[in-house]
Amino acid sequence: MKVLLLDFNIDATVGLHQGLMSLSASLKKNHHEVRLLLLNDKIGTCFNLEKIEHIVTEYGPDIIGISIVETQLNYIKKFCNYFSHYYIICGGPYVTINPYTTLRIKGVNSVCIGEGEEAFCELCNGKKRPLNILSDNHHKISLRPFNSLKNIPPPDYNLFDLDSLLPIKNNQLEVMIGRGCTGKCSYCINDSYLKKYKGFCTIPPKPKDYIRYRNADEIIEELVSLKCSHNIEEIAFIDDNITGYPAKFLDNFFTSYKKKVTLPFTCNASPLSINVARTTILKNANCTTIRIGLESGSDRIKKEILNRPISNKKIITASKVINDLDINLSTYNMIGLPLESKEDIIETLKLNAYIKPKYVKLMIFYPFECTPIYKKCEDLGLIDHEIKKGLTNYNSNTCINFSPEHRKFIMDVQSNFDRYISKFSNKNYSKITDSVAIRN
Ligand code: B12
Repeated sequence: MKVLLLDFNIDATVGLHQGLMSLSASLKKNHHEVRLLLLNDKIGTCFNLEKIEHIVTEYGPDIIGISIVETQLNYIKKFCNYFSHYYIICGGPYVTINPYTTLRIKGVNSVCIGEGEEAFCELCNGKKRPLNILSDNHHKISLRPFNSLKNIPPPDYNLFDLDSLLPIKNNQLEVMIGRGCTGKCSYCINDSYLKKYKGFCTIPPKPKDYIRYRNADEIIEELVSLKCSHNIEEIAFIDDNITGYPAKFLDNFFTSYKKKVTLPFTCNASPLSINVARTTILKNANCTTIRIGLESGSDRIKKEILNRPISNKKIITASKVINDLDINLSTYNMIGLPLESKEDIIETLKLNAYIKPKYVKLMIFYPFECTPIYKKCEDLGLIDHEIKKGLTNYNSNTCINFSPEHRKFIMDVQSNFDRYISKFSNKNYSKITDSVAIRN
C-alpha cells in the first residue's frame, strides 16, 4: 500500500516525530511504501490546502495516517474535511484519550488507540478489525498489551529530511531509547494513557510494564551510522526520564556510548530518580545538560493541583547533584495553573533562583482534554473555551479565567521570566526558546 503520514507541526516546537518514525519503520518492513508530509512553516509545507492537495494527488496514497496532538486539532479538522475522499486514520496522544470524539471528525475513517506499530501494519495488510483500531463509533475498544521495544524495528530516521531539520535544531539530534513514565501528574498524558490500557487490555498492564527500553547495541549502531552521514553536534535524549531506567541498562548503554558515539548530550531526568551514581554514569559519557521538571515552586500547587509528589526539597537535592558534577541544569516550568496565586508564582521564581539553572523554559499551562486537571478545571468552571480553541502554543495566552490583573502578571512573567528570576538572585539566566538553548 502507499501510505502518506502527516506530521502537523504548525506554530509548535519543531522536532523529529518519534511515533511516526517508528510506524514508518514497521510499515516499510511489511513492504508498504511510506512518505511523510511535514506541515510546518519553517521547514516543510505550510498549511495551504490547495498546495497540500497538489502534493497529496501527486503521491496518490491508498491511506493517509495523521498523528494528533490537541493543539493542532483545528488544522487537522480542516484537512480531514477537505480530503474526506481519502481513507484517513488518526492516532497519537489526543486520539488515545479521545478516540470516539476523533472518530466523529468529518473525513476520519478510523482511529488507533495507544501504540500503533502492529495495528497499523495489520490494517494495511488487509486484516479486518485489528486490535487497537476502531472504525465504528458503536464498537468497543480492545487493546493488545504493550509491545516489547525489542520486537519492533528501529525508528526510520530517513522519513525526515535530517539535513534540513538538524540546522534548525542547532545540529542536535533527538533520540528516544525507551518509552513510558510511571508518574501520575494530573496534566500529563502518561497516566491517562496507562489507564486506557488498564481498562481495555485483556491482561491489564502494571505501571512497570509501560517502562520499556530498546536494545542498547542497536541504538549505538544507529547513532554511529547517523553521526557518519549527517552533521550532528549533539544528542538530546528526549525520553521522559532517563534515570528511571535500570542502572544496569544505563551503565551498559552509556559505557558503549562514551566509546563509540562520544557526542555531548542533553537528557530529561526526574528529580526522584537522580542520584550521584546514575548522574555520574551520564557525566562520564559526556552529558552536558540535564533538564528537570520543576513545574512549580509551590508545594501546595504540586500536591493539590498537579498530583506531583516532587517536593522543593527533592528538587534542591537533585539540582545539587547535577551542579556538583558540573552538568548544566535546565528547568521546565509552568505558570497560570488553576487556583495558582501570585505568591505561588513567586515561589517558582524563587526556587529557580535558588537552584541556579543555566537554562530555563517556561510554559503557560494548557489543560489537555480528558486529563485529571482538565476535569478539575471544568468542574470549577475555570476554562475560557473561546480562548482555548484559538491556542496553538503555550506562550501567547492563558485560557484559564483569571482576573485581568493576574492575567497581566502571568503574561509579564512569561515575557520576562529570566529577568524575574534574576530579581531573586544576582545571577543572569539564559533562556531557552523553542527547546533550543541560546547560549550567551
Ligand atoms: C518527544 C515529545 C515531543 C517532541 C517530538 C514530537 C513527537 N510527537 O514525537 C517535540 C519536542 C518536538 C514535541 C513537540 C510538541 N509536543 Co510533545 N511530547 C513528546 C513526548 C514527551 C513523547 C512523545 C513520543 O515520542 N512518544 C513515543 C512515541 C513512539 O509515541 P507516539 O508519538 O505517541 O506514537 C505512538 C502512538 O501514539 C501511535 N500513533 C501516533 N501517531 C499515529 C498516527 C497513526 C496514523 C497511527 C495509526 C498511530 C499513531 O503509534 C505510535 C507508535 O506506537 C510526549 C509525552 C508522551 N509520553 O507521549 C509529549 C506530547 C506528545 N507533546 C505534547 C505537545 C502538546 C507538544 C507540543 C504542542 C508542544 C509545544 N510547545 O509546541 C509540540 C507539538 C508537536 C507537533 N506535532 O506539533 C503533548 C500532547 C498532548 C495532547 N493531549 O495532545 C504530549 C502528550 C505531552 C503532554 N503534555 O502530555 N513533543
